[in-house]
Amino acid sequence: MAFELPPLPYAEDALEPYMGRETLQFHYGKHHNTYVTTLNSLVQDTDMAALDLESIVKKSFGNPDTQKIFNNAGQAWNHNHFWHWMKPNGGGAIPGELEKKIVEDFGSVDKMKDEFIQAGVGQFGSGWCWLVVDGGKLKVTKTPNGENPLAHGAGTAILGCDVWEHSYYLDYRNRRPDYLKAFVDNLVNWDYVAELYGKAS
Ligand code: MN3
Repeated sequence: MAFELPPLPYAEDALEPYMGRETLQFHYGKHHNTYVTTLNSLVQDTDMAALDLESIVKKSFGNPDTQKIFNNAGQAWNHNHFWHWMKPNGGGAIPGELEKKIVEDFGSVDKMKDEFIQAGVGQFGSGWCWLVVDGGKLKVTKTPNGENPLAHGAGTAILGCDVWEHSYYLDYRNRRPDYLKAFVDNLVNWDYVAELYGKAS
């Protein structure tokens, strides 16, 4: 069964001024769509065609023969979540249980946010930074290109931020730290993060 581009959970201009309409038009409408359509054409008539997306991500990772499939499956999975990790008027209060766990594992919410931003700033070139639940603890990690914690078997991602240039260059030019700060302060949908935390723990 072919994969489909999931609907964007808000209008293309809903994240302004922190993420502009043109960014969403290209990032969702072009980049994400291309990952999905390319993945479909690559797995067609292979033994992966019957698998769900998570299974393809895990099965295709780390094998040069399936690198192209992985790149597109990883990015399809990452972006399926990415749009839900943001919302209009995001940021703000973190639901109680999750906030408690953040303070327990990082010392404070601000320390977690700083670590998350530094992971994104420190990712050389394209990639993602993550907040994961791993072995009962919250951790911040980063991965290059289309890789993710699912592929690495390194915990369950409950928040991720795309630090490919296509995610911020129209709005922030080369200022990746400003983009990451706006992401954590004004875009994150903490209710969705808390929902994933609940499922993961
Ligand atoms: Mn992207």
